[in-house]
Amino acid sequence: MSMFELIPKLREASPLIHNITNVVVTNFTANGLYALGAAPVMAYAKEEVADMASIAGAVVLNIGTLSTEEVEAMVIAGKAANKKGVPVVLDPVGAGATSFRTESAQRILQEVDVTVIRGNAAEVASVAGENLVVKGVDGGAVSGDTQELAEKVSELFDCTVVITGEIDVIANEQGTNLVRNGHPIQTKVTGTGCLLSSVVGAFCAVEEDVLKATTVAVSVYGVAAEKAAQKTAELGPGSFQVEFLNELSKVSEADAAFSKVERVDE
Ligand code: ATP
Ligand code: TZP
Ligand code: MG
Ligand code: MG
Repeated sequence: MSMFELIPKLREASPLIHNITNVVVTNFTANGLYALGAAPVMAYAKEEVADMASIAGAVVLNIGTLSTEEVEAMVIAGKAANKKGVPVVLDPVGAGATSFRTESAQRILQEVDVTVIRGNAAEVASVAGENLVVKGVDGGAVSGDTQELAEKVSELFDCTVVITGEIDVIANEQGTNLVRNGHPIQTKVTGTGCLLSSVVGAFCAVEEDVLKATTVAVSVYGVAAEKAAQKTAELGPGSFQVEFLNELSKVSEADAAFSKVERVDE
């Protein structure tokens, strides 16, 4: 039995994923979660986010088009999730680009017990701020530095950290995994990172081992992207985006054959 056994488990449970996300990727995120077999909901009002988070399988907080009100709603949702033991994923979109983004991500991390941080290397380094000295940040190919960054940020915030790029790094106190799935065309379609953060939430909703849930999420997602890229090689990013949703709906346990996961901490 491979780790991809979590795919039928997810489809069977069809967990409700409460997303507070950005206006760019809202529709793509909902469709991607549906395609995979989860049940998405977007709910933003301060008056309702605690109720919604409490009944969700996971809560995903994405600061892509944040406002002060929305960040407050994220904190309320995150705290409600914490009370019920519901996993919380933070996607610190654009952290480091403006101080409002960096400070908002840091505020969420201070007030909410975040289960997984998922971002690119620059975003993850920014949320750690001055608390962290790393030798450098390379969002392209995984360097020793990116692995070190993931491990240090995981320790700093006592959570699981996923840094994506050509090679994805997943680190928590249990260990560190590298995932070599995915395709460069993913960088040409907006929302591929944001949807991944929500997919991470969906797998965390059905698997308590966060390192396993997160690693499977990243690998399954990358395998679906590879298949979609192959099918639309002559076409382009528009066709890739549509085919990627199709492949997320078709990905199965048998696709474990295409999974490229390496454990690097032992
Ligand atoms: P960024 O803003 O830096 O693009 P993001 O939030 O969009 O960040 P990515 O790092 O692009 O997130 O990751 C989204 C998905 O795309 C992940 O599944 C990752 O593995 C994949 N990916 C990104 N770059 C590449 C690449 N060069 N080759 C293969 N897969 C990639
Ligand atoms: N601007 C603000 S949020 C956003 C853009 C373009 C979407 C970012 O999506 P992703 O998944 O990080 O590429
Ligand atoms: Mg990207
Ligand atoms: Mg992103």
